[in-house]
Amino acid sequence: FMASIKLPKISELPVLGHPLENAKRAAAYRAVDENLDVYKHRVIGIGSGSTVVYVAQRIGQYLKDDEYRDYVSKFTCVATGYQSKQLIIENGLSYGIIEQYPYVDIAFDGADEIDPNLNLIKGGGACLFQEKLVSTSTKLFIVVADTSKKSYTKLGSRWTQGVPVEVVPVAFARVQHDLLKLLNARTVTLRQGGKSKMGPVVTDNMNFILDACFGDIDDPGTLHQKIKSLVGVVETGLFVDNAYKCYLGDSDGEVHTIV
Ligand code: ABF
Repeated sequence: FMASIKLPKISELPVLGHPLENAKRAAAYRAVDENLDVYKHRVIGIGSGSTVVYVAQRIGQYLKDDEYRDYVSKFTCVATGYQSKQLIIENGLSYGIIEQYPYVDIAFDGADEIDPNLNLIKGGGACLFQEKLVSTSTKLFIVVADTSKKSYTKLGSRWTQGVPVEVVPVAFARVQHDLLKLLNARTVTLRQGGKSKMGPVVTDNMNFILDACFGDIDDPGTLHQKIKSLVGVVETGLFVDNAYKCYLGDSDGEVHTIV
């Protein structure tokens, strides 16, 4: 589905201040224009992070366009957390709570690292659980990112902050131990709050995040399963065999895809 020419064309958009923002916007706009079918899709998953902001912005532009308004006004955008709920509202879209929509027609989200097989590390923003809840509830999970997220070899080679693991708070020391001793993680760190907050990060689901560094990850699927089977683990930031397509933008507005 290609946007009609009435929408501002990516090439005609004013250049944004920071080149990275042009990269993110280009990827997100192209991803929406090429995959969102305003006539067919009704329930849309919106992830978190700074790139997906432009996804919501682009969908908001469709809402303002005479040709699409009637259809887009009937969209329900499922938020993957507090940040994306605000993003949906400020772009004039209506949001639905995740509990009401076990299935979505299409979902857009960012990533921290993308390998050549479209496997992802996500969770840098501590929203990985609800992101995975949404990304696995559709056949059309579209990833949008700037080219700095692309790993040309293995996961873990560019995103060196570790695989985010959401854990039940009371079990964090046990999971930390098992990741180090059983799964040979090099380091495992309990993620601490932002500058304003002391103490561990607490997710939207009232859990903690451990960041586990394994170096280059040869088999992300197997690693995900092993981590997931540890007592106390809620979910991992390894999104394996989940993404349908990925749009990578670079700072001069060029976009390439991984399918
Ligand atoms: C979310 O946004 C997270 O899974 C990931 O950590 C983050 C990426 O943020 P950005 O798009 O700002 O790089 O998808």
